[in-house]
Amino acid sequence: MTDDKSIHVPDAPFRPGEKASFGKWDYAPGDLEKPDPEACSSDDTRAHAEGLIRVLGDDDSRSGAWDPDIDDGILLEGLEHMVRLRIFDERMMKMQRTGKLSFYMRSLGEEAIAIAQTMALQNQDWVFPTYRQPGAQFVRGRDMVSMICHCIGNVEDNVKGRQMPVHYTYRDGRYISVSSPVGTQFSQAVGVAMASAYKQLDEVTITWIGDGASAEGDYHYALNFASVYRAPVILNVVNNQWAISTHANLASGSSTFADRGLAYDVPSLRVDGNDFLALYSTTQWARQRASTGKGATHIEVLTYRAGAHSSSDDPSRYRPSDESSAWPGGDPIDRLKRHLISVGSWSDEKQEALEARIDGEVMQAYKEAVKYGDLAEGPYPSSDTIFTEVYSEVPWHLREQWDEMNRLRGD
Ligand SMILES: Cc1ncc(C[n+]2csc(CCOP(=O)(O)OP(=O)(O)O)c2C)c(N)n1
Ligand SMILES: [Mg+2]
Repeated sequence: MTDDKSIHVPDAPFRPGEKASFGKWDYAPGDLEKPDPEACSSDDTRAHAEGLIRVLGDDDSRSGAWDPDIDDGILLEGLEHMVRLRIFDERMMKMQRTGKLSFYMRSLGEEAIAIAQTMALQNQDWVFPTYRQPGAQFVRGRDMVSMICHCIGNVEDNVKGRQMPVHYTYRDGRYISVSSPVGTQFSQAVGVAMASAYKQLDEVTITWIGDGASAEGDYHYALNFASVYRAPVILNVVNNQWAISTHANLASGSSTFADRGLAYDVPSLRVDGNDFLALYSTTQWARQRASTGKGATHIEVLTYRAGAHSSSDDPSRYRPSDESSAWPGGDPIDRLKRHLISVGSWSDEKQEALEARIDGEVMQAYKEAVKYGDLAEGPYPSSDTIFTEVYSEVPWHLREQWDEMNRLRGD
């Protein structure tokens, strides 16, 4: 018998044609204590990096040390934002399928993440998102018409057609431009947090990176700088099991995504990403650490990407179609809704009325947005925007290209 020296290439747990089964989670609300955020070392969070922080139990009740002290009004606001995002995503996908948008990415199953986490922050805090956190903009008050104009790339697009759809930027909400090269936002966020600390401002920065992108250097540079300079930053890794068709097993050899932060001496938590209350409370805890000079917190947000990666992806090629329904974390909207109903603050009728109202709002916003141009017919931003607003004086080599473009356009 010979030793098997061949390279180890991990595979996904289930492939098309197989039955997905994750079993039930062994983790329950109440499993984990809540350490004092201002006196907590990374070692004190070892159990939190290996377990799972939950508040909403399988019976829809809320309990445990991590139950945040917030009233149902805040939860209802969160529920509304999540419903808005889901309906917005559905409408945008329909637009993509009928040729009115070139490309789209949904947040299906991950709506709670950016919404709960941004709601747990202050308005002066900086948001460095990926394309899977558009929901933060609803929390910060962005108008849907402006979001749709961006996705179309019409004359009212605030980035003037220079970015792909869903690569939003929203200055008033301190929501920094989404970049296509995944991962870049992580180290940029730490840099901004270091600047806030240098200026002694009460500002915290939050950022997210996907499981897949966390295999890149950017993730590690960010953690290292955050650790050394105790930057007031909240570093989230959204482990939604997939990076397009690549399973999370290929992105890290560690037992959880959270525990990698411990090697950098950064307190690290692992949280149920479909549990609005747990997300809210871990983020509040991390913000308190950051704003009292205790430095960064690293959070693995455990969830499941319930939809396709993007409008260009077909997940039936690489995972079983029932995998999403087998996920033990359930659906974030359903879970919060059921909790609110169980405590008497909500009802199925109210939920239906909410969905109908938001559907109307989204439809109205869509009709308004296409007045400024649609993908098929335009009008579009001028192609001059390729050259404008980058340099105060256009360098000669770009001037030459601009002149050439004008000649081709017949200007
Ligand atoms: C640097 C870089 N490499 C590859 C890509 C292509 N790409 C876009 S999204 C993506 C998967 C990212 O997966 P993950 O980080 O898990 O985020 P998720 O989509 O699951 O939210 C890849 C490989 C890219 N945009 N940038
Ligand atoms: Mg992923």
